[in-house]
Amino acid sequence: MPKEEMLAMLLAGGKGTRLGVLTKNIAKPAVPFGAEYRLIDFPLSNCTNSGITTVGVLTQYKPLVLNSYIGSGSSWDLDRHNGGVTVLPPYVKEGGGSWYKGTADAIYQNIEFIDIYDPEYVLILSGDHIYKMDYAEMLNYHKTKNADVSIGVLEVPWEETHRFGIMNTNEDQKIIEFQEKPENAKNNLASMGIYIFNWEYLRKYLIEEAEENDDSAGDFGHNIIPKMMADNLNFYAYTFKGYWKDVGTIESYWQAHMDLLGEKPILDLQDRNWIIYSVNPNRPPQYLSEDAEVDNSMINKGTQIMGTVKNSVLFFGVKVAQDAVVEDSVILPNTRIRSGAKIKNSIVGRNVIVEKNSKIGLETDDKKSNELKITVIGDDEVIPEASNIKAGMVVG
Ligand code: ADQ
Ligand code: ADP
Repeated sequence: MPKEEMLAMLLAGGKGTRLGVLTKNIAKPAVPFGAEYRLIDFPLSNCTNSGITTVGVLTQYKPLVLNSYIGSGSSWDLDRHNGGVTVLPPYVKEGGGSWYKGTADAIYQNIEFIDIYDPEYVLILSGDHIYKMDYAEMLNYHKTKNADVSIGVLEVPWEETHRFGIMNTNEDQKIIEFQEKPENAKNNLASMGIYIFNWEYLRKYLIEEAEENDDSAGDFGHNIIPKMMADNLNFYAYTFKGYWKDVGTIESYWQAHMDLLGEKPILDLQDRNWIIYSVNPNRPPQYLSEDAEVDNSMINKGTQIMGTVKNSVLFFGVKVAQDAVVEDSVILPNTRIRSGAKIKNSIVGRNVIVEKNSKIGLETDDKKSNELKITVIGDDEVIPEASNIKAGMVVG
């Protein structure tokens, strides 16, 4: 195999429990996003657009849909004789084998795969982030700083700091302190979970951690990064300026969809300079009846709209019958919304049937709180006629 300067390892094996019913049947990176895509389309397309041609995808939890979706990788121009995309589930090796304990353990168990390409640098990515990023720029930064490790960072709202790795940097962007998901953060500069490591060092630390620490969670944020920091390796923060969202929670997943709407959306998918690719099966054109009323929405092919759709994102195969109203919502593939049904501030899963005159997310029992509560309907559910599913409820 020809030597690669940098290859990417994409972590796609987490359980994604916080997305609840949306990840009941599929791995989080396979969750549909943005009318047309799945979450994993974003990091895979970023790799292609950044000139990275070798990508390992680490799968484990509910991998079937994800594996078949990735296929040969041709959709992202990653079907190659050398490199391309390789799906890497845990496998039994000489001397045993085991599930990936955590993110770093997943990389540890694939050292042989990485060694084939003998890279100088390894880029670690997550399968559940929505963003457009040029990793080549980050690599330039890494080289300029003479870093051992570079971490992609941005500022997050203070109330969300407990979800992230939080750090302090000096005026040269050198990271002087790192804490994984602190309860009381002293700063709001967060890790995006995107790392460039000099492979020689990472390799050494992964082996040490696995061989010397039996109780290790095998996690980058909890184990490997703190250990490297303690050994005074050169850590630098690469500040990302664009849009980025970790869509690991229901609220952030819904919000990221709302960020797609508008004539000048916060997250622009029309950008021809940074195409987000997806597997695109043949689907019939969209049909709008004479009664259809559609405002500020993103609606994919294969949909039939006879009712009203406002500020919403509809995936392929969705049908909105006459007098049905969908507002501020995300409707996943092949869901049917029958006449007179009304849906607001909701995420409705795949293959759901919302029977006539049902209400979803319209009313609340908690009149005092004006906090937005997203209602979620899991895949394959049937919502009986004239049901009233209150705001914030989860069905499935
Ligand atoms: P988390 O978002 O909590 O924190 P984590 O659970 O470590 O991330 O998962 C990261 C990625 O790895 C996800 O795509 C997940 O699917 C995958 N993954 C998890 N466990 C895995 C396993 N055992 N095998 C294979 N893949 C696995 C991380 C960092 C924080 C940072 C946030 C940014 O630890 O410091 O702030 O990402 O989102
Ligand atoms: P969440 O959205 O719940 O944070 P993540 O994708 O971050 O979901 O992963 C949740 C947790 O599940 C992580 O701590 C991860 O290490 C763990 N995990 C990942 N894969 C498995 C598995 N196959 N079996 C058990 N736990 C797993």
